[in-house]
Amino acid sequence: MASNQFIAFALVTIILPTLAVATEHIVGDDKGWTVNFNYTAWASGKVFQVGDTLVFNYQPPHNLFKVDGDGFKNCVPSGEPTISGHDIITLKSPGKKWYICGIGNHCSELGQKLVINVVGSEAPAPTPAAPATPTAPAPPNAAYGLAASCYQIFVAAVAVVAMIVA
Ligand SMILES: *[C@@H]1O[C@H](CO)[C@@H](O)[C@H](O)[C@H]1NC(C)=O
Ligand SMILES: [Cu+2]
Repeated sequence: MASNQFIAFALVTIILPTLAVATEHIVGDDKGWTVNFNYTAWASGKVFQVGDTLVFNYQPPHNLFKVDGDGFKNCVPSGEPTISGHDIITLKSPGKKWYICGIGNHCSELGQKLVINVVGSEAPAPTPAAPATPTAPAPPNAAYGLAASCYQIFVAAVAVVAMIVA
């Protein structure tokens, strides 16, 4: 029945864009988190948005400290490092984020340091797309995104029930 197909089409066009918002960034790509790699060059041209994730892949003895701007500039670790070797970091707020390796001269001389600028997802609004292409302006912030997701899941549930009943 045509109206059911329309509902299914509407669900796909509403829900898929929401699920597709987050991007996973593999830091250093296949080189991972290591020495003698230019993370400034790696990060340039990439867009980091709230809700995206960074994945740091590395072997011991490397580790990962999230630091502030001074810690980055002077290569001074603070707080506790993550050491899993496959650290997945969700970017929760806009602004600059700084990461260094705390081992020896890895940060100070061997380039194992990363700074990124996270943008709120309202910044670069994609051009409005035709319904057939599942791209849509991202929600203005994470809280809105969550609310929107809940709303869309609710709408989907109602529509599925409607289809079963019909
Ligand atoms: C890393 O890359 C950036 C941007 O491409 C460049 O400006 C910088 O000089 C490079 N750093 C090193 C240590 O090569
Ligand atoms: Cu290191």
